[in-house]
Amino acid sequence: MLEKVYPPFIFNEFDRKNKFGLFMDVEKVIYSGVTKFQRIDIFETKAFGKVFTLDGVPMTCELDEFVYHEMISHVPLFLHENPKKVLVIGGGDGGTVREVLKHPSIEKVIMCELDEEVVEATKKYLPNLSYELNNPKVHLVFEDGSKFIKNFNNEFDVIIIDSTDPTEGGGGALYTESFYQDCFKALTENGVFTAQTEEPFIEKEWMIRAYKRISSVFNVAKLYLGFVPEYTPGTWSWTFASKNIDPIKDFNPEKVRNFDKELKYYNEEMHVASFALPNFVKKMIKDI
Ligand code: AAT
Repeated sequence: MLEKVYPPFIFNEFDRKNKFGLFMDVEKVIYSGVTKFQRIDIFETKAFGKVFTLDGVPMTCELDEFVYHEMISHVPLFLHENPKKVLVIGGGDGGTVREVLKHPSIEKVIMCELDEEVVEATKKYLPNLSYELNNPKVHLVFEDGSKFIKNFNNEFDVIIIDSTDPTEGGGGALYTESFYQDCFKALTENGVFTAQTEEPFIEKEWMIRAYKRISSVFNVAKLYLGFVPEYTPGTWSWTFASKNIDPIKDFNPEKVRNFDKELKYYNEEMHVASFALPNFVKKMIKDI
């Protein structure tokens, strides 16, 4: 008798261009659906826990979601003296909003997500990430963030771009220089900005391009790194930017030390360490 070795199927994110990939047994499909914009899948795996993908690309998972969401949120939030009004673009799973709301000074968070069905699915099937999306301080807007941002001038203390990966050509609406200019305009004078900016090992051109565009718009732009095993090849980058706030000189570690909410990755040492770049990354962005 043949021993049943394989589970019903194996999820794979195979990068055909670079000929490598990530794969995992799908132990149970929790949800699959096709929206006006994309295909959503949420499934259970052994190593990564629940995994959420869009068009077959991992967006987040239980294993390491805290790394990405803490690093995209607390780095800018702790650099603002008194953040009250925050704009999150993308971020439909709610992980970023959950982290933002750990800061007691926050009065209002607008989350502008393209696809309402992502929020419906994550509210139902990823409650550990999405539970703050029902908080009365949170205002959900379902629109393309690159259009929505144009409505604001000198409005937000913090802007966070928690977006899907750039695609071909210019890289999608949330990676253009004119979008970053609109973010600059929508920020207050002491406002701070962070965007996810891809990775330095395989598709490094996207990271360089995003960093270059952000630094051509903002007075201060600094890349920082963290470990996210689910995002191949495992190292991830974000770019912090502002009109005048420096992420190291203006950082007050005392504020983090006195923070009374649970954080699993971010602390005052990781804040500083994540801005220390390896030589090969420094070289990549040197002439920008
Ligand atoms: N919190 C980690 C998850 C994400 S999902 C990014 C979200 O951005 C998706 O829900 C997608 O629907 C939304 N999105 C895409 N384009 C736009 C847009 N133009 N305006 C508003 N929202 C948008 C990030 C995953 C990072 C993956 C890294 N490999």
